[in-house]
Amino acid sequence: MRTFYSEAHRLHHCNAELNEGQLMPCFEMPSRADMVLDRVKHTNLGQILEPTDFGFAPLTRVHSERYVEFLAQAWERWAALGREHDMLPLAWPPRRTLARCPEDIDGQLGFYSFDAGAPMNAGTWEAAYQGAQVALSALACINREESAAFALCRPPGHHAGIDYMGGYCYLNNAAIAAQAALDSGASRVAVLDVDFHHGNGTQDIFYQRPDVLFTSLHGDPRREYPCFTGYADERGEGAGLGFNFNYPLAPGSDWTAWSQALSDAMRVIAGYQPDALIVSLGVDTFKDDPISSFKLDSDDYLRLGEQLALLGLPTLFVMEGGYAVEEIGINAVNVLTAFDA
Ligand code: Q9C
Ligand code: ZN
Repeated sequence: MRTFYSEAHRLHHCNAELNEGQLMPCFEMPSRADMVLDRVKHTNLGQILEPTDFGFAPLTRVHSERYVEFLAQAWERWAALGREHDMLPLAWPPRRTLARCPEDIDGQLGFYSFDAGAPMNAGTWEAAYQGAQVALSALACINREESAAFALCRPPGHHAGIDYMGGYCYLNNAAIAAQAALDSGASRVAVLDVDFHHGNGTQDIFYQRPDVLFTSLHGDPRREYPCFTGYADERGEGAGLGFNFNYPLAPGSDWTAWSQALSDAMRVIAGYQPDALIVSLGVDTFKDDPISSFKLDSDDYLRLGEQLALLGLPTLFVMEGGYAVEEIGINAVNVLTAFDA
């Protein structure tokens, strides 16, 4: 299958993130994408292509206009205050607070985020924008001539909601692609999120809609980030009721436990009869991932690819998390090579 990739991801490189009470070097680093690209080349997965620019319009089909505008202008406003270090939010509205948008950059950083897990530098916006174009370009290639494609997006996207960033994510690449698929003629799109963390942003975006089915396998929110969503009883709302499926799993889950949830999610997806499948492909389910607690090994990703191929759907793979940098390429590309076989 074809891989879409942009060197612009490199523009996003921040110094530190807050983890377990300490500032530490960002786990989400440029070498992640380099390792995956190297593996795509090494395995001869297929052509590697630059994205086409589809502009802002597809972004604001899922994100609010004021949020996208905020992201696009944030660094300029920050730098105008003489600040040269990474941007990070500091305060969020607690319960029972009216959500009024403040005017200054510090207040707005809190307003447009849900955690301090998405630092921004001078190049973050450009990297995130090009990442979304990578997802859109990969989707467009499926529409035309191919049955599957790989969007090697960085930064990742599945924690970004309608109007907030967080968890290393700014623009929700998978959600933007899902909406673009609908806008180009699909009636129903299924998203399968296999990243270790719940795809809270994607869930948020489609929670009240029946035209995108969201399914996610992830660490149980009682103990795992993003802490507040991902429970099995979150089933969707209004017209979206019955189109959201969460599979929270215990720490230490290995292929045996994990693949049982996968089978159930795949049964739900097949029953939905979607026109396309979008896989939020995080490989932080790996046993040696530094911030996660599942126990998949590298060969298990081959089995995941084999399983997904059985659905027989046009499939877009969108890169999400995975922080065992040495193995991220092997693990991610194992899914793709086995899917293609
Ligand atoms: N001790 C993605 O995988 N920090 N984002 C968790 C755990 C944030 C993960 C801390 C993790 C964000 C796309
Ligand atoms: Zn993750």
